[in-house]
Amino acid sequence: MSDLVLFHYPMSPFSEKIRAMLGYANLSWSSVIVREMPPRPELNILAGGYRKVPVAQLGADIFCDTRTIAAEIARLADKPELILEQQPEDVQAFVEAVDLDIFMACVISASDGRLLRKLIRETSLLHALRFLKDRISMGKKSRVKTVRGAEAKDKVMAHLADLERRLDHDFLFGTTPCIADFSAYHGLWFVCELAGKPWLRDFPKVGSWMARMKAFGHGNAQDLSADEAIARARHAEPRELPSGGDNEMLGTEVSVAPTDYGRDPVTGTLVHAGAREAILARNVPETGPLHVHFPKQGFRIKPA
Ligand SMILES: N[C@@H](CCC(=O)N[C@@H](CS)C(=O)NCC(=O)O)C(=O)O
Repeated sequence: MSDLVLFHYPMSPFSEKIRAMLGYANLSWSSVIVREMPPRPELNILAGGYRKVPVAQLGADIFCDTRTIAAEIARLADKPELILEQQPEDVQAFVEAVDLDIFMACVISASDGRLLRKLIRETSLLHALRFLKDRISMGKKSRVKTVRGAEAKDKVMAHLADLERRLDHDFLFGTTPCIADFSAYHGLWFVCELAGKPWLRDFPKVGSWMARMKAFGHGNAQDLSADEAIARARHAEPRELPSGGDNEMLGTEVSVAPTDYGRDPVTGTLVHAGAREAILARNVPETGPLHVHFPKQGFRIKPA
């Protein structure tokens, strides 16, 4: 069993991206289910108020954003194809587009009354209304320009046509999967699996590729309570820092926040700023010292 703990919730597409990678990597992992919206006290303790999900944990090291989590899965399972920065530029550009613009278009175009009724059935009317209020407020504070309604659906259909053209092999960039497959999968998982849209009808190669991605499964997950995860952090030391990297703010108190949406900052001491990631040291009463990892791209570091 790997020591990887994933904090996630079932209907989160970015969590599905990681669950599918864990299936592909054939890893055993521990699963902590968190709420679909704040407050998330366990993540406040471990990730210092980082707003987004999923988050992963290995002992006293906490990983924010699917890019840093993917790099850890790559390391644990010897799957370098899951490390974004090791991919050619065209793959990196594809991932950037599908993880933001296309993902937003998928969520906006597929979120309708039917999906809301499903959420009400699976939770409660009050929960669904709170969820909507939370996402509207998050949208208002977002820095991402999004398309609406019919335009969003047009964007998704154009994306499906693009994937259909690309799929000469079993996977998007060749005969074996890489991080791009998982990034393209999770938005369409939301559209087809969660919202039940029949939009793959005219795209048979995309349909077969989705089936291949789904067949990876989720690896072997064991439930873990948030308290047990916090205890694991308390009984561990942060691992040795990577070598290299430089930043004039090293050793000082900084805040780190995503630049797109869910821009709640995390504060701590900047202990590493490399080409790929930044690491903050935080010390909280519940766990003692923690290292919180963020990808460099898409995050802003400022003096606290
Ligand atoms: N760039 C982030 C995006 C993560 C993301 O947007 N996650 C969604 C859930 S799928 C989220 O956090 N939504 C707000 C929330 O759950 O509070 C990543 O790669 O992890």
